[in-house]
Amino acid sequence: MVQEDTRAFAQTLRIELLRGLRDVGQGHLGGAMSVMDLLAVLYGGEMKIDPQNPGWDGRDYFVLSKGHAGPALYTALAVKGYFPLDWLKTINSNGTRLPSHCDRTKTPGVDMSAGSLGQGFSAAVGIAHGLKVQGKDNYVYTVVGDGECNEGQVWEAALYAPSHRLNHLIAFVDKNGKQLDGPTDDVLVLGDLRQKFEDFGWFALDVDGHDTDAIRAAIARGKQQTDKPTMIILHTVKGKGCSFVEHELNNHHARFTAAQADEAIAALEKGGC
Ligand SMILES: Cc1ncc(C[n+]2csc(CCOP(=O)(O)OP(=O)(O)O)c2C)c(N)n1
Repeated sequence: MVQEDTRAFAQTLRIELLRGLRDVGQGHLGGAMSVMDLLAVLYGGEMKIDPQNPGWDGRDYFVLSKGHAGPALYTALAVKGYFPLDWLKTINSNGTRLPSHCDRTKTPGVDMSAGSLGQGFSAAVGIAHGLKVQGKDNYVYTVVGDGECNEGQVWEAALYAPSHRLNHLIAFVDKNGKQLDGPTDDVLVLGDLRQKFEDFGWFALDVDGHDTDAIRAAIARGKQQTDKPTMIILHTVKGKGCSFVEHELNNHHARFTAAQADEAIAALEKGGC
């Protein structure tokens, strides 16, 4: 997909998520919207996938470790045809196959359950190691939140992956600067994440997380690594592109009216972001 198409795809994902949640009236929209451009790159052509056969052995794997952003992933999966778009209207409702946090036993295309922060990243590292031991060349992609980086488990996995030279692991930190209860640095100071991961033995780089070309170029550089995993620090805006979320101070979880959703959809349809 060329840059223009990927941008349009990201807008489509934002719009379809809002259409899905319009009548639900709530959700973790902040952290969902901040990873949409990344998902547009991954599901817009970067990953090897087969929506008709989610368990295909040759696929690349994706683990959304910040599992509360599940609705963003569900939107990408629905738009790609893993399941009908209408399912998005059931997000987090009784009996749904799309719970607010990712559950691999419920949703076609979800490779790993997540929600207890820190665990998904470890699982992604484990999947990448398992594939490497079997001599397979699938890539494993995973996203952790910057707030999630407060978890000790993240740093155990960060030590493990370079130790085992997991060069087919491409990870991202969604560095939107906020977590559940405020700015990340008010909770624990993270410092220079790129430097930290580099010190742990990763190939690491900083990228504008809303520039789809830059994300793709960073992934290409990661794929050139022959003996280390890649960590791409995505500089993002929490709630990006969603008018009633992006500009709110506390925007981890949003409650909203159908009229607000319609207004945000209209702005996105006009090309606003
Ligand atoms: C082990 C664990 N501790 C606490 C929580 C509660 N919790 C849910 S989301 C969240 C903040 C996550 O922030 P971040 O990773 O930056 O996500 P984003 O801002 O991108 O949505 C917290 C603390 C949790 N899900 N798991």
